[in-house]
Amino acid sequence: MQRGFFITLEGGEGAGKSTHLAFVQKWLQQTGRKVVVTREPGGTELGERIRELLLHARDIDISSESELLLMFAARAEHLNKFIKPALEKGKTVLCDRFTDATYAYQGGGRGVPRERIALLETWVQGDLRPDLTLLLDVPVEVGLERAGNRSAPDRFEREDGEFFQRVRKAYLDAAAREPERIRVVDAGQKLEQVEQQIAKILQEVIHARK
Ligand code: T5A
Repeated sequence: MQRGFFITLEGGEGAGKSTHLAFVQKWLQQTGRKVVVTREPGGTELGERIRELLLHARDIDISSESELLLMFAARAEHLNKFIKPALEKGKTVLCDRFTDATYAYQGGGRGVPRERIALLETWVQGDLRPDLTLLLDVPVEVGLERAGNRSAPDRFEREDGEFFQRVRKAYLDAAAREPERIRVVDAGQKLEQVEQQIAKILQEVIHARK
């Protein structure tokens, strides 16, 4: 059986990942695929507990290194218990954030050296990488305003604008390095226009994979 298709959605705060995840899921299901949706950090019982710590711990100071290791601890669990088994069954896995977020937030945002992240990536993932990454790109101010309108800020959302400029730059640099896999979507446009861009990319990529 052919391994399932592994798709990730990435972008800064409030870029519209959760909003467009449902659109992507529906689009893929209409092509007859079995699609499972998940997220990082999270996706397993342990992963969700780590997520809670990383996003909402107010009373402990978490160093950049510990943050990085916790992200990969959650990821190791997620890969072994959820992502790999689903891919092996031929399912399409649609994941809200994955390792590109680590390069963007812990690398770009916090300044952890890329090589250190790459080491963990290889250790935890082997050669498994997403087949397609939709990078929803939006100016930092727009994303933060959208996210802020919706809920109280989490541990990351309390960072300043410069942190998020570095995150955005790290994402765009990654897309420039890997244009085949990481496809940039202008997420500053109206919802329908963002959906049209996503549908066009999915059409192209699915067609090429046949
Ligand atoms: N993290 C994660 C790391 O630091 N390292 C890692 O390795 C990983 C995996 C996770 C946090 O963890 C960090 C990054 C994150 O800070 P999260 O909840 O997954 O947190 O990510 P957030 O970015 O915080 O998620 P948000 O829900 O805030 O953003 P979304 O999902 O991108 O945005 P969404 O879809 O909820 O949209 C926000 C609002 O904007 C509106 C929506 O309706 C919604 O109200 N909207 C639009 N409005 C107008 N026009 C459009 N085109 C719109 N698109 C969305």
